[in-house]
Amino acid sequence: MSINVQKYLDDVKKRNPGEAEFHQAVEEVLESIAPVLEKNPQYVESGIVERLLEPERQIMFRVPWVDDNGKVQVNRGFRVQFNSAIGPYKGGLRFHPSVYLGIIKFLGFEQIFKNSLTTLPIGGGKGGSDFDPKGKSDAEVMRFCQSFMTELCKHIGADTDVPAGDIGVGGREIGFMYGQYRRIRNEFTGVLTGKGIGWGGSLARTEATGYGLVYFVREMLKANGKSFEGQRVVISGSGNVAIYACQKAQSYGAKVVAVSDSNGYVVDEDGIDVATVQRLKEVERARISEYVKVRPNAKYVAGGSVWDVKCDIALPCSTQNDINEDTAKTLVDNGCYAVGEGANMPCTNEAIKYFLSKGILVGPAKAANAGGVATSALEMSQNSQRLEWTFEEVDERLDRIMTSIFKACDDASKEYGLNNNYVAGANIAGFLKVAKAMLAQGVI
Ligand code: NDP
Ligand code: 2IT
Repeated sequence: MSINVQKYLDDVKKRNPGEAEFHQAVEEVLESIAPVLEKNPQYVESGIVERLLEPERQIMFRVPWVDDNGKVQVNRGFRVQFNSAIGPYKGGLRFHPSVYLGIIKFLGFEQIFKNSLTTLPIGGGKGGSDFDPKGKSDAEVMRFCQSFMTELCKHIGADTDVPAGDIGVGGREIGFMYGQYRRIRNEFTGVLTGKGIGWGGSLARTEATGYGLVYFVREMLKANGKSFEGQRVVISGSGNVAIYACQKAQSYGAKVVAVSDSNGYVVDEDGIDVATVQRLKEVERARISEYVKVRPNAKYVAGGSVWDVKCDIALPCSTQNDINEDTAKTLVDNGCYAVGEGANMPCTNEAIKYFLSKGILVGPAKAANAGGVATSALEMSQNSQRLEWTFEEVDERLDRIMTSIFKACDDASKEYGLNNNYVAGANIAGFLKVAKAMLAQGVI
């Protein structure tokens, strides 16, 4: 059977106009799974692909709130419940001015395959708002979160759909949203993950995405006769994922020389001081430019690209399409040989193709950043059991999960004769579990 990938893609573009990021995410997956569809015509005959490409449910709503000046503000809220074939919808909430339906759909689509790879029973979903928490007071953020949850709470539940954090949504926002959910629904259940310690949160969830990324890359390097020891690492972003990726990479003997935010980047040849970044970002909500005030040997570059800094290993941990083909060329020319995607879709499809054509090791987002959502699923397990596991217990499980995700990507890439193409391997392994479940459950 020959698979017409272009036909599927043309249909997606026609049915979802103007959603460039969603089209991009779909194109990458379709290209990878074409050989699987050729080998398994039952998936094509039962419309698995068409059904996967159409979210089960898309919710958009008004979020009105009152700012500190008494002025009414209106934002738009989203929750896309993409696929629940293997478990309740699970995925983060993003608060960023760039959020629109196309961003939430690309993230929700990716989440289906990522969650499948975790080995845990979670379906794919994503949500968020075009609200910008930057520059808002805590009281404004609270009023926004309460208004957002007043509507969202009608559509979620511990066995239905369990949101969590993403860009612009951390412990503070989860706290405000959880409080409002509990108040309206009059129940204390694990409806959100990333909760605080002492009220249902899991130890190691804060660290999980960054640590998990480094565990995955460690396995990828090991399989190719390499390790983090003594390597120069550059990380984009300086938020949740970037901070804990930096900490774990350093613990393996790497030297992280640069991190960034949306205003610029810092280069510290003595190695990034994680405690300073944590204080600036987690406590003071300051700009990364402040870093050089405490570390005078470091250099701040306003604007520009952190990828101009020479490195062996690149860990993009900020946002989508951070690395395009030109950036990829710069990285390769500067000697970079491995990329671990901490962010969702941080490399364009052209950048990925360029890296693979040059034999660069690429740890794809769906696999490499799955440690966050995997640990969220561990938080759900603890909530259901009404038990709390130790940090070490959660971290050990996370390490085992990331190791098994790497193996799944490696095995799938080998099975299809695509050695070392972990991008295709992740898509194939993630797809197969969901496709089998959908086939077994009939046309729904
Ligand atoms: P945070 O909000 O904690 O940090 C985001 C970081 O990325 C900040 O440094 C931010 O800079 C930077 N950034 C965001 N948008 C842009 C932009 N448009 N241009 C340049 N820099 C930008 O988010 P997280 O660390 O949680 O998320 C980072 C990435 O990891 C995202 O792609 C997210 O989807 C992904 N991810 C997160 C998981 C999690 O558990 N948190 C799990 C899996 C993936 P500034 O402050 O200046 O905006
Ligand atoms: O992209 C992601 O996997 C996340 N933002 C984490 C989702 C979650 O449910 O923990």
